[in-house]
Amino acid sequence: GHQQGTVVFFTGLSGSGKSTVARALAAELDDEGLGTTLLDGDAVRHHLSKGLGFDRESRETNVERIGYVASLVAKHGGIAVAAPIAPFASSRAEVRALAERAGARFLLVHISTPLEVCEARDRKGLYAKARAGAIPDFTGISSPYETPLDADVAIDTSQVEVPEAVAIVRAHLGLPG
Ligand code: GGZ
Repeated sequence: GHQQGTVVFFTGLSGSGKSTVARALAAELDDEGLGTTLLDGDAVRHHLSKGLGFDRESRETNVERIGYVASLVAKHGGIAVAAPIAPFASSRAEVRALAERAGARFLLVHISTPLEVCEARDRKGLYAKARAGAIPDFTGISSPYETPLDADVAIDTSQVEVPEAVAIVRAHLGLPG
């Protein structure tokens, strides 16, 4: 067969920096010839999960779809990098189980940047809108984020710059920096 596949699954709040770290990691790994598939949050919501909202059931469906595709990628020796908010522990556990059933290695990376920091950054103005009641079910404001108790690594991007965050994940994958 081929090399063992890997699923690197980022979870964290909106504005935590998870997409930035995930993109940088995926680009590096792909440049190194390690066939890497990025399941980018925006692209997933636009294609795979088009039409889904942000109620609990929709989020569970979204995250399970990502996990399924990631497990298919990893089943054939690839590296899948995904970065949804994935606020529910049960969905994250399901993704881990799917990956492991596919014979893949699974790494859960919690981008643990505090809510206060994400909200202060408010890069897209979504927190302000959520506080004003204009976005219902907004994670951290009016919808829960269940902090992972089973993360393989936690990285706070208010303490660690992007290149160092990438290096930390690489080290957990056993890849030289
Ligand atoms: C959270 C929302 C919401 C609500 C729109 N709650 O910072 P962003 O904009 O670019 O990333 C967020 C993204 C979250 O989608 P995910 O597919 O990652 O979520 S989940 O894993 O829970 O399914 C945010 C935007 O969508 N967004 N409405 N109500 N984030």
